Amino acid sequence: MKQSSIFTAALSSLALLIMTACSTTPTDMTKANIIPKPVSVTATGETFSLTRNSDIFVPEGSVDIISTGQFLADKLNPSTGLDLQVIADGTKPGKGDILLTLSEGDAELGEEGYELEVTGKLLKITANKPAGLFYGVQTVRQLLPAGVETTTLQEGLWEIPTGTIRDYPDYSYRGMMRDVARHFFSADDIKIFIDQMAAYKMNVLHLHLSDDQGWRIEITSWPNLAIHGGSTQVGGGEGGYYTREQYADMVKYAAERYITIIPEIDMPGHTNAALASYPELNISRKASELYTGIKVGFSTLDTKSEVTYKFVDDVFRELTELTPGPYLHIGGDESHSTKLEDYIPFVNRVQEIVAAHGKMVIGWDEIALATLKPNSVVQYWAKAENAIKGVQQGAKVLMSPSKYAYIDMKYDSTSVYGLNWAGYIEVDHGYNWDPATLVPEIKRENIIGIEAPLWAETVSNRTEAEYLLFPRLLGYAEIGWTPTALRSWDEYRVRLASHGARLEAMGISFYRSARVEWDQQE
Ligand code: IFG
Repeated sequence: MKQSSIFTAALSSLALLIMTACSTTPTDMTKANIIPKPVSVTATGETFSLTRNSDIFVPEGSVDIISTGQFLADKLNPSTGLDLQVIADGTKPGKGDILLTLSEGDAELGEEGYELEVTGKLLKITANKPAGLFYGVQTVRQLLPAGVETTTLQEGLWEIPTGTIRDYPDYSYRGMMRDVARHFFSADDIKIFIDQMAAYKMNVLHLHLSDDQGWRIEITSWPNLAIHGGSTQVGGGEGGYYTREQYADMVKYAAERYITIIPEIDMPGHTNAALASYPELNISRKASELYTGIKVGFSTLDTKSEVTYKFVDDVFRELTELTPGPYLHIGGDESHSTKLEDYIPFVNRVQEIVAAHGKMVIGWDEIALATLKPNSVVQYWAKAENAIKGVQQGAKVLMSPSKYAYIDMKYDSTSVYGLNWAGYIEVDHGYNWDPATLVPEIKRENIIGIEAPLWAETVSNRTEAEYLLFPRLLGYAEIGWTPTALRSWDEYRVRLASHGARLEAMGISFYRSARVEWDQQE
């Protein structure tokens, strides 16, 4: 080694020493601010380092594990510059490598759980199913500094404290809803949101595809629904819709992140966009005008016309072709212009149509006024007595109580966007509730999970939507994943504070609630 390069090498190792000394080398895994909070964390007090020699090892030939390994590499390489490769040729991992592997059967972990074991030599994620490995990967991201979430090269050491995390979700349905009918959001915007949800282990995206103000999915047998019904939105803007290909692409993108898409076609109310597109769907047999306001409850399909049921059958047939998931959402809310004696047989018949296409029904809690199929799900939003009727009929309940989970509600009276009819939902209020005890007659075993709906009357682009979605989404992710016994606002708010830098690094324009002492930039 030349004289000068000895000097250079000495200088750079001194710099590294200084940097290491002053940067807090992480050695205590129990201090990691993971959201959702894992079921158990055991620290072993050392440090694992990712270096240029690190790679990601996955079992030979397992396609979905290879894609999870590639997902991790794609998240880490731009910011760390470590050029991690996915190795799937059966060679063994060495020091500083990551290993994703399926276990022989760790019953406690279930379908979505994982074990993350970090030593000074190896970072290993084990799970019964590929979904668990994907969730372990999300935890690995959060064990690294916030800078790892940027897409530009960051200086620094990429160190992870050693220890073991055993983790698995409380509820199997951990969802968000996006209303793309009031204001249209592009497929690209929705894919960005899918990625954001995946980082917090959420696994269902309910898309509210139709309403009074817009029809947002191409239906080839009824083309005017999208062409005319999708041509505007609240406020009169140009609206839009997803072609079948764009919708299929969102479904695929979501599935790669273990997120199931549930499409909703709201009916018999909230149907003005369809009524404006086809005269024959109207009781008057005259097409309604397109609507760009935010009133609700004024529209109804003609529940007595056979054309209506052909429409419903065609729409759900075409959606079934594009929906690998088990559910179709039939809406059913605020049908104030449909007589109850007409609403009930309509919902009963729509349930039969959905079943005939091999899918199960989810509907807003009013559907419990009809005769529910036992595998139907009642989405509790407004009336507990409806949800309780659902329980009495053997249906499961999806908890979306408007007073706690409607994140189109303002944080407080100063909020720039949002509504306030269900009350204000500051970050602590949105976190401080337990789905299993909120309504005494709705027991833990009746509940399939939780979902936070973002209705889009007052937001029309990604920045505005993120103002209402974040940071509250992180709380719903934790409510769906972490056992209530492990949750408390005082402890959560400290972890949440450290996620400000992560949300920033992910390019999310979140609301800096004063209820959280956001960490200074790392
Ligand atoms: N209720 C309506 C939504 C939306 C919402 C806004 C349901 C099930 C009020 N129905 O919530 O369409 O307008 O907060």
